[in-house]
Amino acid sequence: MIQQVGELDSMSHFFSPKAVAAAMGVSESSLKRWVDKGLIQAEKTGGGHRRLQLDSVLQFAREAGKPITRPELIGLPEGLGSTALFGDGASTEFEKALASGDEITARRVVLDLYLNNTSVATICDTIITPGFQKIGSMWHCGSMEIYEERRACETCSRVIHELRRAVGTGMIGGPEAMGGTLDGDPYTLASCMTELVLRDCGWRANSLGNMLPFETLRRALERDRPRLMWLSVTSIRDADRFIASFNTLCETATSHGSAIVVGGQALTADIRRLLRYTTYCDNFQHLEAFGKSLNPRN
Ligand code: B12
Repeated sequence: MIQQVGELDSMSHFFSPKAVAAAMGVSESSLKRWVDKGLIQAEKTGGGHRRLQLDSVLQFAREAGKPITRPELIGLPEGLGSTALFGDGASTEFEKALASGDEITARRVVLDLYLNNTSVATICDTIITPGFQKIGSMWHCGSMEIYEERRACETCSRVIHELRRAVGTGMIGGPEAMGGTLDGDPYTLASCMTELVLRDCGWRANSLGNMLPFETLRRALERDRPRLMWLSVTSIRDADRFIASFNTLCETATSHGSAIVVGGQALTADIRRLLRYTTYCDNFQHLEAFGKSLNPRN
């Protein structure tokens, strides 16, 4: 499918058919045929040359099972394809990379899984979250320094950024979602992952960041009217105030037709009993199922 410049997000990354063909180890004419069949999205430059979107190329490679043999030609890390994808290989490698701040390995493991057609939700639940559980317990029992834990968070943020480049900005015309963490909650990773999981299911999802006052989220619902707002809750300062403000926010969402989706370690069964929301998810695979059910075009 060939689109005009301007319809595509300016943050997407574009490559020539020649570079993509070389990266995939196929002829340029095969590649152009796939573009003409609409299997890979492209735009045309003023001079009439095709430019291919990285996320669309990777989506095609994922679904068609085509390996990227020269990843460096399209700005991806070298060494892709060398992760042991079965058994505990990938999670052990990722966990060690997080603990030592080895960003190159962490990126490679996650991108290999993604290109092997593992959903973003599954990568987050089975590789990234367990990696942080391990980091948390090492920190708790004193076998990890604070700087090492913070380095793991920074490393992971950069890996998520890389994955975002691969996933793209979501389906054109897909439903809108936004969300983040609430006032007093400094945790960033789960909300960034929520954004990616929803984008992977075709949603136009945007993370609003962390420490958001309830009042500003209420305004976001009124002004932007997203189909879905997510809230990731890892830390609650004052439970009574939290519950009251949360339920007011949910009333606003209901009156504007927005779903409220929540998850996070602080939402214990006792707290959840007192909250109103559309759905609670224990993990990202639950979110993926919910997100797909509300976006059946996927
Ligand atoms: C990284 C981290 C931090 C970082 C966060 C930095 C950042 N940029 O995000 C910082 C340094 C801020 C931090 C601070 C603290 N931390 Co801390 N932290 C962690 C750690 C290691 C990882 C958390 C994380 O992001 N995990 C990755 C996410 C994806 O996993 P998750 O939250 O479990 O999410 C899963 C589900 O809950 C769900 N989910 C979550 N959100 C959402 C949202 C939606 C919409 C959906 C669908 C699903 C979903 O999906 C995931 C499943 O795959 C955990 C260890 C652990 N076991 O979690 C400790 C941990 C949470 N921290 C802990 C503590 C004690 C603290 C501090 C009090 C330390 C201190 N003395 O200062 C402070 C408190 C800060 C505060 N104001 O609340 C304890 C909490 C114990 C408790 N239950 O009370 C833990 C468990 C460590 C431990 N073993 O003791 N921490």
